[in-house]
Amino acid sequence: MHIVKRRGWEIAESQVTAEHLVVNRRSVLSGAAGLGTIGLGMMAAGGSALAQGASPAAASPGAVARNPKFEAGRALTDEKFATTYNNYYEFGESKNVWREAQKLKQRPWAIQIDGMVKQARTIDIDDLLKQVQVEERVYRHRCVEAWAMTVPWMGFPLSQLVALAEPLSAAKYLVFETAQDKATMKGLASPFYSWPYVEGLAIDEAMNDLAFLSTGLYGKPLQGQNGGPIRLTVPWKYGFKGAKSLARITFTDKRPKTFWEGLQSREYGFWANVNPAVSHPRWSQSRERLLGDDEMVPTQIYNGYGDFVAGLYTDRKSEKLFM
Ligand SMILES: Nc1nc2c(c(=O)[nH]1)N[C@H]1C(S)=C(S)[C@@H](COP(=O)(O)O)O[C@H]1N2
Ligand SMILES: [Mo]
Repeated sequence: MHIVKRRGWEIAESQVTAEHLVVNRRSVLSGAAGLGTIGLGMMAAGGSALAQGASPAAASPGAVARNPKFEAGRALTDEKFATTYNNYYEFGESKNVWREAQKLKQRPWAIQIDGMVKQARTIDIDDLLKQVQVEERVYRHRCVEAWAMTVPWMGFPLSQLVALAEPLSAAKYLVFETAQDKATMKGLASPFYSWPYVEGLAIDEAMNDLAFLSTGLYGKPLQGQNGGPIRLTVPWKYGFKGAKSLARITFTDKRPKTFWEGLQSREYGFWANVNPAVSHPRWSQSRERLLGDDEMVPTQIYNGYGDFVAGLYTDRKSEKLFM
């Protein structure tokens, strides 16, 4: 296919839809069909004062404080782009799934915590939120398709959940599983994919300061399209690692086969750390397109978070760390 030869920033808006063009040509078609409605969607979503960069703490008293440790280094993406241009294959293969994804019922919501833990259990999201310290962090997000955004997440460090889970010392990995709601997630009917969406982290990655469970965005509860009520956010890795709408977190001593790895292991690996020097078979990763003004900017190793995470990989040099 001719598209295969293009580099990331040359791919037309209508074609960047597919994480996996080679596997599934239908993505190209659905992406093209969706394009016409993206603009409308953005208008319907409207803007907000928070999207302009005002901190929620300033906007509404009692809101959570922004952690100053994580500097964005570039302007916040306008909220309307982050909430109307999404990847969420359970709801379809186009970027324009936000209306459908908003139908996901977020309460009641339970998260199963199991595997190699002291005591397996199911915890209600609101009970969980009472046991953690919620804060706001502005993170850069980098999709492997070479688009990027900069957004304020609300949530809590993943290490706090690990502490609550009390993993056994033999546990080496965390497995994250997305909910499967057949009533709203039309994509689950597609035979191309093996659901549920599964992602994973090594336990030392999960304990890293940057690893975050997001429950809000722009000072509001996380909407379905962004992975509400709770999603993984690991900004030094490509966006597909950030599994949405989590239903289950399992501790294990075996590295899981992730959703995209299972589909196309040549293109998507377990570690998936951002690196401008390691091209994806179909996309150069040297630059990225900022949602909003479509400005092209250079991509940074570990998405610019090397000071936090590079040490995780010094003893893993023999692994495919960047794909
Ligand atoms: N369950 C699930 N999680 C997912 C995806 C998905 O299709 N399903 N897409 C991933 C990809 S490729 C990206 S780039 C981010 C996009 O998150 P956003 O839509 O909030 O920007 O979600 C990730 N998490
Ligand atoms: Mo992505």
